[in-house]
Amino acid sequence: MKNVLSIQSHVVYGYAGNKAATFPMQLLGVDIWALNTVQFSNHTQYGKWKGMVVPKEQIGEIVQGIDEIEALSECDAILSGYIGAAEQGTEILAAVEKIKAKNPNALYFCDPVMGHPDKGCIVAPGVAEFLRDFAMTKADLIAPNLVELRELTGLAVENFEQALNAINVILSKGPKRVLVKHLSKVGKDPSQFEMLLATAEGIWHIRRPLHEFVGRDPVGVGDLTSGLFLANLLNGKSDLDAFEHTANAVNDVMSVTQQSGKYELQIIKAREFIVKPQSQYKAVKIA
Ligand code: PXL
Repeated sequence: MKNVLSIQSHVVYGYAGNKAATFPMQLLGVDIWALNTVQFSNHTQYGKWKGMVVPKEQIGEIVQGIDEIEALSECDAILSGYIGAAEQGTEILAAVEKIKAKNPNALYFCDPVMGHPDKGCIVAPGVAEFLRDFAMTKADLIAPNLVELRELTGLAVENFEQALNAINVILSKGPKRVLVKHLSKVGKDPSQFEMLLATAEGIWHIRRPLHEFVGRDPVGVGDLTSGLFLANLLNGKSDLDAFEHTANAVNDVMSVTQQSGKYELQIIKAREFIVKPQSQYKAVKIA
């Protein structure tokens, strides 16, 4: 059994952060040590929420507690996502160092969740800079969307070629794998939802249907994507199989959510498809 320390948000109502990633990863047989960066009533794209950011000290203390029962060496990966305050970043990277000292094979998967004013995803000041200046260089894997690709590289990514260029810039800074969890406007076909996976072996591109939602799109799709991709890798799948399973499982969750007429991701309802997706989209090697 593989164990992942997953440092993300907790929402009581609905799905984002750890709520979107934990159960799907458990469904794939990976155990999750969920460490919450915030405890909010709901995700921030409702525009209002209640609850609190976890004091930064708690992150270090919890990791120390696990160290004191001599369990840190059992940790196979650290997954970081939504960060509640920039100061939490230092604690997260300290946790990564501590775990890697106990288990040199442990992976750090950074999902660089950044503010997205257009979408209403709100992150605290300094978080984007922390991710760009510190987390990216320490990450073994990083999973930006289009906005995050631009922020991490400082490049104007306006088309597919520029996205490939930005990925190569990130690969030169440390991460060994880059998963572009949503290409958005720089994809090849506006009617499709497209992702890229870049490794030392090359770059794969996958497309699946873009589900249209009335009014607003579900939140947590990226968190679900990162979690599933990491769980698949820990299960020993090849990069290609992990990428395809992830795209297909997420596509099935989106179909079930859309058919249910819901805004929140229908992760529980779609549980069987997460284990065994019905969709069979294939990735294509493009470089
Ligand atoms: O999906 C990213 C995310 C995670 N956690 C919280 C969020 C969001 C996006 O809005 O609000 C709390």
